[in-house]
Amino acid sequence: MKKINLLAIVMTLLVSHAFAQKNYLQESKAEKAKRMQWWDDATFGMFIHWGLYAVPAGEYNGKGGGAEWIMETHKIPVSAYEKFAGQFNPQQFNAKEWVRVAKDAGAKYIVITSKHHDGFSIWDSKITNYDIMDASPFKRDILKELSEACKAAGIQFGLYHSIMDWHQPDAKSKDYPHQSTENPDFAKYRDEYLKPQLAELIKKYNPSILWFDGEWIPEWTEEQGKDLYNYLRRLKPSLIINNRVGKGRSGMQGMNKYENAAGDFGTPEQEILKNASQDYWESCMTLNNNWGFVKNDNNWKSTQTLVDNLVDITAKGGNYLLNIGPSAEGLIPEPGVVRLAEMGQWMKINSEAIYNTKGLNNYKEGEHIRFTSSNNGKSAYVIFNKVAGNEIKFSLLTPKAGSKVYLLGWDKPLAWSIKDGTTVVKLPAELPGSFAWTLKIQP
Ligand code: FHN
Repeated sequence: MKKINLLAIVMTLLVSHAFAQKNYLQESKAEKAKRMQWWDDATFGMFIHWGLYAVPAGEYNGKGGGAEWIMETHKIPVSAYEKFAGQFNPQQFNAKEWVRVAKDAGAKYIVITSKHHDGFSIWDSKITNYDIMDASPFKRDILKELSEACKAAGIQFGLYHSIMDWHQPDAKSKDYPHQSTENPDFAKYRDEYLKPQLAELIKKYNPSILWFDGEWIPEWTEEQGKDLYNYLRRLKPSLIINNRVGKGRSGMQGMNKYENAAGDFGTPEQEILKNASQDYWESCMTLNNNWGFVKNDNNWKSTQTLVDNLVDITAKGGNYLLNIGPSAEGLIPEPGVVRLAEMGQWMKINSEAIYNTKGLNNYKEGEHIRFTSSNNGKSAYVIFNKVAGNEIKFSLLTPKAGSKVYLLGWDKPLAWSIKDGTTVVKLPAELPGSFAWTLKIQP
């Protein structure tokens, strides 16, 4: 018996050592595809920017501007900004309600700011007292409540984490001199604060996604990003990490500007790729003009625009990460709730053309038709947001001879014909739902 136990212990140690040293940057395309599959199929996520900046809500000393950047925009000294922690007491925060809003909208994952650039931790961190438990009157672990609500609802839980940190003395960047401290030791911040907090987040809340940001500071390098990527994947091999873990992204266009950049997907911000891409990518966008809550920002995108964005992004092979900025009371602004509910009504009818689909190089025809395909290629979807008369015409895809053409949300097959290479489909007089409609064809 003793020999077997000894052998088992040695084998376990060897395997765990192998995992601990594995270079995940050399992962095969097939291994990456397997790990990314759920994310690729999910297509639609909800972004949440929430922290101390919800307290000033876009105004400081009577002047507007800033949202989650208010500390930098108004050059607020750390000691003054810290006072917002004592005012952050979101008694109306209800994690289950936030997750319901996300799930009812059709979102399959949530990414929330564990720590934004201001350095405030909205979880019970043992690494700092500048967190929700020690520095605020709220004293509830927001990430614990939200991660548990996500798990109960079958929604994947992700975290946005800023590399840049305007609160930690050693994190100070020469690009933000007003927060500067004498001789900051960035490596010390990285190794004794940033990485331990990330390890703590993985251990406590088991996120499926880590969404980095604030990587543009000169103190951060691609080499540190690659090292951090491996460090995190060794802690949780299935973790999905964006390309802002390193320095690969090309500005707001978000895709990698060089080969083998660290990170699993590109991150266009407030924009959609101009064309389809076979690379993994996700467009993050706001519902109004700001990421963090701004009390006077009533410039809400229409639900038509939100649905059009989701369809266009899906047809080009990407994911859509749509942001809400909850108030200091812990409430999602009502105009956002309304729009997300309307997106959910649309998804109830049309999600078959969104989830578990792949983009097509010929992803569009004109301005009002987009195409997606089921992963197995057996079905194609023609999504249109404008109808002239009671028919829809397209030529870039052709239904198989003798096959049936269906309208999602309508139970009877539709009459269709081909004239001079153009498919013409007769539509019901009353189309189901609003914003856009989907034909399901066998290509
Ligand atoms: O500076 C941040 C900004 O506050 C926000 O978090 C967006 C959304 O990801 N990213 C950065 C701006 O590019």
